[in-house]
Amino acid sequence: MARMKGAEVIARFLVEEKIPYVFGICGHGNVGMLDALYDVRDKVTLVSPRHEQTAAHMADGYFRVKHRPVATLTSTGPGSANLTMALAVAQTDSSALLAITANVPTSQFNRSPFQEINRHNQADFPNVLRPVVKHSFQPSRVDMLPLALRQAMTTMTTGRPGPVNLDVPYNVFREEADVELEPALDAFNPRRSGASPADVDQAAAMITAAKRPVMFIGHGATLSESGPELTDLVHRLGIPVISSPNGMGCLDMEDPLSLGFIGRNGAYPANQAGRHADLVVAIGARFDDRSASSWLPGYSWNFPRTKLIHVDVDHAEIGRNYPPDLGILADARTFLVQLLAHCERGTLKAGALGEWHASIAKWRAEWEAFVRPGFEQHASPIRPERIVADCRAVLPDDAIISLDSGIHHNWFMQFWKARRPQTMLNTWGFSGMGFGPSAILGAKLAAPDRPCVSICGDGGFTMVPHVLCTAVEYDIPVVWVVWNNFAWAAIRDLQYGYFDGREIGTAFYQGRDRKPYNPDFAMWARAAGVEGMTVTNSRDFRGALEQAVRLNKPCLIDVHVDADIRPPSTGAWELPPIPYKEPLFGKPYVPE
Ligand SMILES: Cc1ncc(C[n+]2csc(CCOP(=O)(O)OP(=O)(O)O)c2C)c(N)n1
Ligand SMILES: [Mg+2]
Repeated sequence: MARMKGAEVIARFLVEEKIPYVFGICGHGNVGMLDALYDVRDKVTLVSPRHEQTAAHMADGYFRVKHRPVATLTSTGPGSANLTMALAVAQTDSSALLAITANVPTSQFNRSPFQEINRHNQADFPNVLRPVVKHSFQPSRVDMLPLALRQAMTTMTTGRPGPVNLDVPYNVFREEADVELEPALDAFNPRRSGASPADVDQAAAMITAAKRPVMFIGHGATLSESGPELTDLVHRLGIPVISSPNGMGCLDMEDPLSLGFIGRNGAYPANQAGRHADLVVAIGARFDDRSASSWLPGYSWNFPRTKLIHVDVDHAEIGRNYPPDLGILADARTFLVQLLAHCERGTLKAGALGEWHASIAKWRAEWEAFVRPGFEQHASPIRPERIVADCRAVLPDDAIISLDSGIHHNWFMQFWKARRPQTMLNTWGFSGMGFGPSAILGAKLAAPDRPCVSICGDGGFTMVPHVLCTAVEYDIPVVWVVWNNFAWAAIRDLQYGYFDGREIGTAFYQGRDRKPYNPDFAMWARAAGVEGMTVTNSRDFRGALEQAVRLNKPCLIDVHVDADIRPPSTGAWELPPIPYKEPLFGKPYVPE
């Protein structure tokens, strides 16, 4: 037991749990906590971005790269409210972070002091965050902190990871008590429960019997770090793999068995394989609307005609959209290890998949012939494909890219080839703009020796332009590639596709003659102390990116991209009551 102030308890806990960063913004509510961080500043670095949303995206990005959580620190009321969207991004993509929020002093609960939210309950801020965190703890005395901290740490990293809130009334930061820290369950994801032996036997039998099997892997496969086991298994069995964006790279996407993403913005071979398969083994993947062509039969999948084995650590995901023939509550890696043991024993074998592989090779060739011309054309403004191709050509396999929400993301989902896990950061579940340009800062702190590049829309970047300041203040050498199409193009395209081009509120214009408008991004970067370049011809992009990576300084490249070239749809996305559009390439298929 030692006599400690509440803030000291929290600071020591951060040190003991090896949480090296706190991303946060000051306020009168958290100065007590900041003072304790002063004492541990050689072990816990405080980084203060200019907006709380960016702080949480940075923590989210750090976790996705390193699979170790860090914390945010925000003040009472508005500062913490600014976290909400970013926590929703983390929650819906199963990313862990400890959001320490300050609240009004316990002695003032229900008096409506400055910044208290209390219409229904005193100091009710945790209720604001309730839907976007795994749990919210509100220790109201110093002696409640050790348990809350231990439980918070364990909650966010075990099972399906997610953000956790620790809401601390500010008297608790300053008050003292005799307390002892409680160590948290050590290491990320220590509980790796497997499937029951009977379920593994059944899965092995179903896979051995399948003639057209396919695997569908998602973030769960990444989070359980199952890349090597997945690769080993599919190589032994010859099973092709479809990846959701956050599962990309678990199997090297240059591998002949990698089919890419499925759904409207997926690759044609993936949709063909999905709808023609006789067995799908989904591991740590959810069949959300975007990876299931809005569940329209025959566009991406054909359940229940196709058999489904669905493996996940979260009960809620198994059978949410497609009732599986075999539902298994298990960690991805443990399950794959269990299947590998069956391979060793000879009870799981590669089937006769020759015809299946031949079909896939044919679909792949058709798709490549269709898309190749777009990759080969140089133009000004630039064809989108060229940016994807040149990013891949310039960046090493271990480079980390982050994407934001928008049409640029659709191009990367369709054509990016992630070579390693945890190298492609996507705001998939919530699609929150501002994630990509912010999260890349956290990613770089997690992987200081690897190039970190944010590819983001002009709209998304202007939501968080202050990331430039943070990169300079803390010397974080990331690159932003601003995909400049002078529009909220993903949404503008919906107006062209579904509303006869009645464009309103979806592009950026200036003056009476409505000239396309954007700030001069490169100049804006330079004003902040960041290197800035502008690229308008595709021939110049590659060299600019090479230079930006080589500089090893914060750098922004403003890239003028053709807004009128749209990614080819290969599945469907229905937005009721708007009817869906038929795929541009390929046709739905429903077996007899
Ligand atoms: C915070 C937030 N606001 C609004 C949206 C809706 N939204 C999705 S994509 C998009 C347009 C994105 O524009 P931009 O960043 O320029 O990317 P582009 O589509 O042009 O590549 C919008 C407004 C969102 N996903 N997140
Ligand atoms: Mg745009």
